[in-house]
Amino acid sequence: MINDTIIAQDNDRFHATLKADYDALGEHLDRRGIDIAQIKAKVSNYGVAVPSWGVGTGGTRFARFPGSGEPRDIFDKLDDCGVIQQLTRATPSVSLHIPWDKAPASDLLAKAEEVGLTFDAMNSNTFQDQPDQPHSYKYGSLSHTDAATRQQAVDHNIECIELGGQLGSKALTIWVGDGSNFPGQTNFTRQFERYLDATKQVYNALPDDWTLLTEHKMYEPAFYSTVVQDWGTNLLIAQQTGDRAKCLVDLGHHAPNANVEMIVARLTQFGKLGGFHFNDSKYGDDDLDTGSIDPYRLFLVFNELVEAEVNPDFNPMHMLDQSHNVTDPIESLMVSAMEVQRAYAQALLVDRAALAGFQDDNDPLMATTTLKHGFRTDVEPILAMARCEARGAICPVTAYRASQYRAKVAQKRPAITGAGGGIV
Ligand SMILES: [Mn+2]
Repeated sequence: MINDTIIAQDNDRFHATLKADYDALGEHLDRRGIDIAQIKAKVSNYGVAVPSWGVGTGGTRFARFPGSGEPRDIFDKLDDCGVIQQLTRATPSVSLHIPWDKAPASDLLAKAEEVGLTFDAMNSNTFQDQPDQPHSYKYGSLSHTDAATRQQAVDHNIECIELGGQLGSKALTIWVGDGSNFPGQTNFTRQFERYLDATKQVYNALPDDWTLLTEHKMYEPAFYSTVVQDWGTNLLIAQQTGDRAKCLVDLGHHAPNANVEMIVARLTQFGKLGGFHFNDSKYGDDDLDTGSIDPYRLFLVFNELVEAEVNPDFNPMHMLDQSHNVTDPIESLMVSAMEVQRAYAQALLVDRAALAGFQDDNDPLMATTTLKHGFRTDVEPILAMARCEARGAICPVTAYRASQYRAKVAQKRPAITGAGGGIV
């Protein structure tokens, strides 16, 4: 963790200007009939989970270029996640990936408590073979033609639920790479029937207060067809499986130009939006930093989420899911968490009564201008003040660099060479 004195010293450099900017924004919002303190309170209570796999350098299918001081195991990863939370106060939980993060529950709980974190959704892995497993996932997992392979995948998911239960997690996320690379390779219907049957077995092992999240992805690693390829199939899975089965939307897992915010609205309308993986993309499932390419789309997604907040039962899980190839992963995750918070704050500023009026009056220009007014507002002083009041850093990146955390951990974490990466 980072010494609080370093954070305080860094904050001292920014505090006077932050107060001036916050007060000025407060006056501006007051003229719009918005109480800045209420927005700040909502931002303070907002959290997005960090993926344990995000704190190591990712990679592409071509290469991986490790940085110095990379985490060696889940305990190093939890240290890094603790730093992200310490500085941003926006990432109170971690999403684990099994078996990558497998460890005794008591050790994981002790470490999480030490660094001030809790555990978010568990993630299973049946898209690669583990050294000791008897059956290969080369031709699929939950949808494999072989019953013993499907059972192995089901058992692995149940193992994830059991570990998560000891950690206080309340959800399991399933993403499978199952699909095909050649027309004719699989029978679409029989393959999906096998998937549904296996997924129901996993669902039946869920504790009563858990949610099953299934994640769709259009293609990759299968390039001709994918079993859970889009939100339509994902919705069918959730409807067929049970009340506590819901859809997870990864922002990068759609066809180019897909209207993701509309998918969010549809799933929300029918109570099947379970969670998010936030990231950004330009061409495909690029796993770029959230808000780095299209912050307006992120805002439009949050506009739908804020619209749905009036329903007290609406509580989807929010996670980052990114791969960092050219930046320090801690810096990318901090900036991304703040981008998610920013989109949330901007969406809170939208005058919803006015927007509804323009919609009903068929005034498209004023409707879209009203919506964009929220997006155009610089809410940085709200985010920074919320961090500062929670003993985080006004500017997490400068505080992090001042701490020399990476150089310090590099002294005890040996350099990693080679090693496969990959985007999930
Ligand atoms: Mn994802």
